[in-house]
Amino acid sequence: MTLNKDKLIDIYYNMLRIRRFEETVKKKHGKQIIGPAHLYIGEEAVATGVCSNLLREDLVTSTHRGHGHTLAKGANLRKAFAELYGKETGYCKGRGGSMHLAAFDVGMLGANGVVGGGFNIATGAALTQQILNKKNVVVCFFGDGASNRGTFHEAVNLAALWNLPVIYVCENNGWASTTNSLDSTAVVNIADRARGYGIKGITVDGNDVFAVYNAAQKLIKAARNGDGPAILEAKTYRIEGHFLGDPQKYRTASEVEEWKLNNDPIERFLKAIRATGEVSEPEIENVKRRIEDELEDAVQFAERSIVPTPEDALEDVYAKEAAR
Ligand SMILES: Cc1ncc(C[n+]2csc(CCOP(=O)(O)OP(=O)(O)O)c2C)c(N)n1
Repeated sequence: MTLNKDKLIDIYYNMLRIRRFEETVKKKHGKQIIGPAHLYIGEEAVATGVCSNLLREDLVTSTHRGHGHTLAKGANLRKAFAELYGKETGYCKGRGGSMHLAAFDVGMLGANGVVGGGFNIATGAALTQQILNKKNVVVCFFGDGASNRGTFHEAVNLAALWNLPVIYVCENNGWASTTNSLDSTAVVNIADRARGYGIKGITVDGNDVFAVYNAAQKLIKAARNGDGPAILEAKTYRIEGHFLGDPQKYRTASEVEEWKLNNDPIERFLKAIRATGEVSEPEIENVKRRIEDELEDAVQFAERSIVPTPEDALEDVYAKEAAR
């Protein structure tokens, strides 16, 4: 399937925007940004390839590694940075930080500190769409480690039984924290587990944004048309440590280097579009410049925003009773 030039530029913009956002987070972490942060560098083709097929009204649930999902769904960079800075102008008024980033205005229902915490939220959201007769689709991003939790099996079973419009997207990056997936997971392809629930399962190269885009398009279209849930597994790799500050004793530097040098999803995308000449060099440079401008503006916005007061911590804990 061929994509038109605007779509190619859009895909490049989204992947690079995530990468540059996170490189900036890495630079600021421990200074202006505090609290745990799990980077998505190396996995950008997954969120981008999937979310490029979604409408604004569609919904996604995320993981502890949520920056990529949030930005690919179209989140505002200013509000995202301000959230990580713990500022009042952030998406969650600075109360969530990296691991609880949510952007309801673009249908991002939240990152989650609980591994596997998104399965039932996504499945419930899909049930809501069905009950309300809406055409929206829900995407549930999760890791290979999370696929071994009971919540995965409970959620997929019900979604299959009720024919819900939800796509479970497994980001199989080969590691769950310090554990290699071969030491914890009984199947090589997690999408094969779809067969146990009578639904479709597809495994793709998650560092090939075209492969992710095409598979996601097929499954999302089917779910929107009432054909029910599916599992899409994207094989990818986490270039950074599990969290910022991870000593990474469980893997070799050469393993990381190999992925970085030969399988970077953004470099692979650039190589592909340069080979066909579909996007010109000035157009590529223009995307880079746009992102740098957007980043600079967002960082400045976060830096000059105010910090919530200790009393503010009690705000928004309970829903306020609507005026009668
Ligand atoms: C219920 C639960 N168990 C354990 C943890 C600790 N923990 C945080 S991230 C992680 C690994 C998750 O691996 P995976 O689902 O593959 O996602 P990845 O980090 O590779 O993106 C673990 C075990 C947790 N946060 N929640």
